[in-house]
Amino acid sequence: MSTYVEEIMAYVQEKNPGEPEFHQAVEEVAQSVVLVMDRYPEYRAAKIFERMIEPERVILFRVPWMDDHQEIHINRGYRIEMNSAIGPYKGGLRFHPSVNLGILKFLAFEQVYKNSLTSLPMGGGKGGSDFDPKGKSKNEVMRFCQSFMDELFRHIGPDTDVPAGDIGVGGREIGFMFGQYKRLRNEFTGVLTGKGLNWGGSLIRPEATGFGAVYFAAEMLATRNESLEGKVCLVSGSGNVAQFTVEKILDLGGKAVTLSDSSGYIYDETGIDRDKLDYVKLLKNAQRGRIAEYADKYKEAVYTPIDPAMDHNPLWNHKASCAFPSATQNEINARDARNLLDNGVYVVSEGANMPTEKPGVKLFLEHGVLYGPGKAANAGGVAVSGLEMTQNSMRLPWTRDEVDHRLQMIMKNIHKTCRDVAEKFGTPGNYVNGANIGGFLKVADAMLDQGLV
Ligand code: NDP
Ligand code: 2IT
Repeated sequence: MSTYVEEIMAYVQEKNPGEPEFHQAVEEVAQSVVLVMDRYPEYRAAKIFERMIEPERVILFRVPWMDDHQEIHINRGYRIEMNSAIGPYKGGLRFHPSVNLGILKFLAFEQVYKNSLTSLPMGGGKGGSDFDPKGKSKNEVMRFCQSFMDELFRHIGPDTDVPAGDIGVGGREIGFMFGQYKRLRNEFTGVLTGKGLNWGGSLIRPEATGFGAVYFAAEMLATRNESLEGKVCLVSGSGNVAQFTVEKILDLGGKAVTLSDSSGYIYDETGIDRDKLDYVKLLKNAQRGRIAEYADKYKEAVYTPIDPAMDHNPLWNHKASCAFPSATQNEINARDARNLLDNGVYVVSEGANMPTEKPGVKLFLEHGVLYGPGKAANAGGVAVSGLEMTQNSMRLPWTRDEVDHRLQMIMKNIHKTCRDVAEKFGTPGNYVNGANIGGFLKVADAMLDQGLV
């Protein structure tokens, strides 16, 4: 590790104890950005990176709510406003019991570079709560969302900070939060993205992250004159990103054979076809069921429970060409990465944020895997959020084809930026350096222009 990265990491660890995911995200970017510092010392002199790793603002608040049995619960709410150099803070809200300050800081930090890569004017932020929507009634979720917005509303706005969905936050939750924001402010604005279609949402926003991750994989394959046609794909997760990843894999002639949730995964050697995917959407989005039920319905599929204490995730141990991790952070460790390589996987496009642990990334890079890191490969979601903001400002919606076309162009551009930048900094084909440096430069230049803020 270079002295610069060592110094940065010592500082980050001392200043942010007990936040391993944040350290991990910072170290990965620092290792790329050091290549820039060596060539352009002005960034170092202005302590641009040191400023980037300190959030502009952290908001932490109490979220009290009452369940259906009149019992009171208290959760913790957060919004990390990381960087506003190139636009209003923008990024999702995550509702999951594992949520803590360090996880949201890693996500907000990644978001800054990702949003910059989209070429749209969006800064970076992230928020959420340790609230667990699983097993809660619709009314309980609504009361929680209203209480969450009772505090968050004073910190956000269409030109200030524009939240959206992430794990545990989809169209339903965005609706409840939007309703409460509108009531508190008496304003109908594009303060959240991922809204319903008839109240300001954009076509293709639900599809965008998954579609984008597959478009990115297709771009990477095209560099070797290949396509997704006939390729077997491993997909993890079964939520928003995973569902539309499978849909686009089908559109492009590939075959997805796995899906998972936090309890286990299904392996369907015959492929998840459109009827089965429709069933998964119904099961997960309406019935809020478990992926195990897929194997009850389709006997050709095998369900395997996943024990988080295991030293590997068996989902990554099947013959395939492509992998689309689309569940959560650190879901691919070194052993999983090794299993993927041994099973013939040579394309990894990350729908999730930071799903691969550091030694796994190292293995992918050493073995010449076409490896698209999350901040590039899953940027389609926030990109279409940006397009939703544009449509809200114009008060004019675009057609499905228009938005999808723009999404494809944005993913193509991100891919090109990653390749060009990686090449320019002496690491051709390294999409990690390409994404980190490509995202960094635009934000860093804006920060230089705006003085010491
Ligand atoms: P959803 O809540 O719709 O789905 C999440 C899926 O991942 C579920 O199947 C869930 O299973 C599983 N999962 C969540 N946490 C864990 C865990 N700790 N261990 C194992 N499985 C887990 O979320 P999304 O699909 O929106 O998000 C998935 C990933 O994509 C996240 O990393 C998110 O940050 C990232 N992302 C999302 C974007 C978006 O637009 N939504 C944009 C860019 C990235 P279970 O139901 O059992 O919890
Ligand atoms: O991680 C992400 O990029 C998201 N959860 C989407 C953020 C957004 O503002 O659409």
